[in-house]
Parts: sequence; structure tokens; C-alpha cells
Amino acid sequence: MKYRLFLVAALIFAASFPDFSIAQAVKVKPAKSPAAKKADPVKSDTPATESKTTINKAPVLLPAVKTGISFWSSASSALPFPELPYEYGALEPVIDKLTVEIHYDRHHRAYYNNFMKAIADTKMASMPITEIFANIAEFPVAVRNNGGGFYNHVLYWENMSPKGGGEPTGELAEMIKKYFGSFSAFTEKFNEAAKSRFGSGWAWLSYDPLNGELFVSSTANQDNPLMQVAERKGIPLLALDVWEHAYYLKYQNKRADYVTEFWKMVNWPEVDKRLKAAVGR
Ligand code: MN3
Repeated sequence: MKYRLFLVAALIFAASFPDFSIAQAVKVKPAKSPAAKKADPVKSDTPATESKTTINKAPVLLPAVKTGISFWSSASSALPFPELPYEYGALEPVIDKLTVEIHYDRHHRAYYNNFMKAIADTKMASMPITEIFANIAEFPVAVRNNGGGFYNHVLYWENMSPKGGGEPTGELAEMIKKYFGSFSAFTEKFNEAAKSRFGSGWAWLSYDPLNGELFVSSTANQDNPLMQVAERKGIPLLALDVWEHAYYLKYQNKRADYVTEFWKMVNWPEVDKRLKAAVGR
């Protein structure tokens, strides 16, 4: 029933933006109430990104997260800063309380604040963030870095849970087996992507709507698979932040240990929800 509503909304949305692919017509959930808190902008550790501008018109892909597709499909300037879905110390001992607090309340919030500043009074203010990502080569690098930083961390926080860990079940488990051979082969591939990303960046499990495959990739800085500049584009299902700020206090230079421990926190039901929304079921 609600899917019919989603479809209508998606069609209206698509009609408003004729350049969009209907691939965006994925499920919409109600957005959480805005909970943006004011905070002093904190200096971000976002580096200048070397702008590799491969012009390739990607379909606009709307990912599904708890914050909902209606959340991401609204005008970017109207997006609130989502609340952390648990307490700062909830991921201990895998990720320590101070790291989560600094990471969420300073780094993530700074990306959000800087993104809002970068799009203010521009045509981007009224564009959904996914549309900005799909055309990212046209926009200033501050939008790429801070918009990516804002979006990526929302997925990261939501794809972890104090009750996380174990293995996925159902369709997600079946697709992982189909495309990677086994769950352990998948985690090995993902770990390798996370560990071998030179410098700062992200590791991803994504769904490719063009052929229905799952794939693992990594991106530099705050790029993500929704961006026009991504080597392989898809709908992000699982995100792992491998910037040093995500793990350094506890793990220091041992990124591999952080990556290994991450699996204990993965919120598989959330990842499964993203898959279902991406596939369109
Ligand atoms: Mn981070």
C-alpha cells in the first residue's frame, strides 16, 4: 500500500527532474523529525581533493537508510543533522566512547555545517543530495568533500549497532553468497578494500542497479559510490570509515585491527533494509 504512495511520489519527483533515471524510484520511509543541534563549527580535517572529473552521467540513486529516502530526496538545504542512533559509549569496546563522540559531534557535524555553507544561495540548495552527487564534477570541491562527509557518516552510524555482529540472513545472505561465494569470502574482500585504501577513505558494499550485482569497492576522502566520479557506481549498503579519526585513539596505526573488529558491530537488519529498498522490494 505505502509502496504505491512511494511510486507516485517518485514519479512526480522524476517528472520534475527529467534528467533523472527511474532507478531512483525506490522506497520512501518517513523522515525522522529534525533534530539538528547548533554547534560551533569545528575545523574539519577534510583535505583538498584532487579533482578527477570523469564526466559520466550516472543515474541518480536514492539509498535507503533509517533517515529514509524522503529524507535524502528533500532539498539539501532542508536536511537536518541526524541524531546518533545510540549513546557515545554504546559501541565499546570495539569503538571507544571518546572516538564516537569526537567523530560524530565534531567531524561529522563539521561536514554537515560546511556542506550547508557551501550550498547556501546556490542552485544546489534546492537539489536532493543524490542529484548533487550524480553531478558532483560540476560543483566546488568543498561540496564533494563535505556533502560526502555528511552523507557517508549517516550511513556509517546507522549500519552499526550495539546489538550488531554475526552474519546476515535471508536475501542479503543469499546475494552475498551468490556474488562473493561465501560470507567469509565477502568479508575478506571488504577487509582488503578497507585496508588497502591508501590514506583516508571508505570501504563499501553496494548494489549495482544496472545488473543487480553486489560489489565491494573503496573510495578516497569523502567520495562515495553515488558520485559521478566513482570508479564503480551503485547504491551503498554498508559503509566503513577508514579515516584515522575513526580509529586512531584506540587502534593507533593498526587499521587492520579496527577493520576486523568492525564486523562485531555491523547492523545486518539495517543493511538488509537498504538492499530491499535498493532492489525495489
Ligand atoms: Mn569519519
